[in-house]
Amino acid sequence: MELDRGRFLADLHRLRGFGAAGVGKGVVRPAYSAADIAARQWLAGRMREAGLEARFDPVGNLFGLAAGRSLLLGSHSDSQPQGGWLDGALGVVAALEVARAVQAAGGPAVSVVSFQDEEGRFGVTTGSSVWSGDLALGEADVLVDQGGVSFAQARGLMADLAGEPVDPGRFSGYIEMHIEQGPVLDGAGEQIGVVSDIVGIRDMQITFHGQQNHAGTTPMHLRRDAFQGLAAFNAEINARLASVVTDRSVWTIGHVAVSPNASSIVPGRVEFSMQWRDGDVDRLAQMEAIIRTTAQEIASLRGLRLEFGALLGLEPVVMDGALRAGLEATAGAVAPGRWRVMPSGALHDATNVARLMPVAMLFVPSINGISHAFEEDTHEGDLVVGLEVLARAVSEVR
Ligand code: HGY
Ligand code: MN
Ligand code: MN
Repeated sequence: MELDRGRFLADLHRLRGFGAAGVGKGVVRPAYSAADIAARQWLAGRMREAGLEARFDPVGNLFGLAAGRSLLLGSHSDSQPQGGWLDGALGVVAALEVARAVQAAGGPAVSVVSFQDEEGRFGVTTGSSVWSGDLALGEADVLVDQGGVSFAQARGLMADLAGEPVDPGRFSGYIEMHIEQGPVLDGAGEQIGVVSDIVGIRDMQITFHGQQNHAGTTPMHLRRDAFQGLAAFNAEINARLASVVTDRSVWTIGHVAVSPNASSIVPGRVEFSMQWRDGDVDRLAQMEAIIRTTAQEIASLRGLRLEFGALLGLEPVVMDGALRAGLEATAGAVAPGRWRVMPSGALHDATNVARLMPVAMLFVPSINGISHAFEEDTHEGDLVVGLEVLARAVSEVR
């Protein structure tokens, strides 16, 4: 099969044009934004040009369907509120290039997908969670983003594009190519990571309610300051988690909303996201227990009322042995001595698709290990090597 490397790289740059922002090659293309919907319509056109049937499902997942039974390749094309040009986009555009090349070569059949809201504006990998049956549409519809917009309202913006759901039974397996988003391959000077497993995740909103009051007249010992509750929680949680975590466990307070967020008001309410990830379900549960207990102790010590939001999560997933072996064989042929088997600390749509069919993943390096930031990038040569491994693996595992 003949890959067109120039066409592949040009399409990646064109996709970045939808929502291009910030320094370097940054992108702002959150799920269901105008830039995201325009990018999906452009991708649908590219799919049609490749001889695929372009179909949006009811939540805005975009499929480029080959006739008959096929292998599914892809990722997502929405971005974080501040993201890079390759997170998700690489897997979608690489899939498109492989689909074009196999069409010209007369097979094997390859379909393409760009899942919607992988980056979790509304939940965690929302589009593929719904497609895989893990999240009912009715449950998804009532999820709200940080601005109070519901998933039902957001997907309504794509209602005129939406077609029938896509039957997963038409696909024999799923391969997702992605940037590593971490420092391992770049640090080792390697070009390909074949993924062994994807970590599990838990995500929960926590709120401390205190007493909003005057910042000049309220004595320190009488304050019930919600922000001080968060500060104490954050100072305490690292030490407490140390008893159960490993060097692969991670936890993040990434979103904080202080209310009313004014210099002269003792904060009455702080709402924050608490997210933690690990490859072991028992450890995820131990971390949850410590997080809940720590928050409870701090709330009662400081006279705050505590509220836990719904616990969202995905379980750790192991990649399919046969598909993974195909990727290992091609990685060894295309990048001899410059590839490794490694776990994924980032989440991917592959976690959800694994409920439906065999899945595997491959990584290319991220320069300086940076992602979920405008500075995210990968050397062109590594992008092309990844494309070659993906294309050869498709022939290998057919
Ligand atoms: O957060 C993640 O791991 C993914 O990029 N959504
Ligand atoms: Mn991604
Ligand atoms: Mn991401």
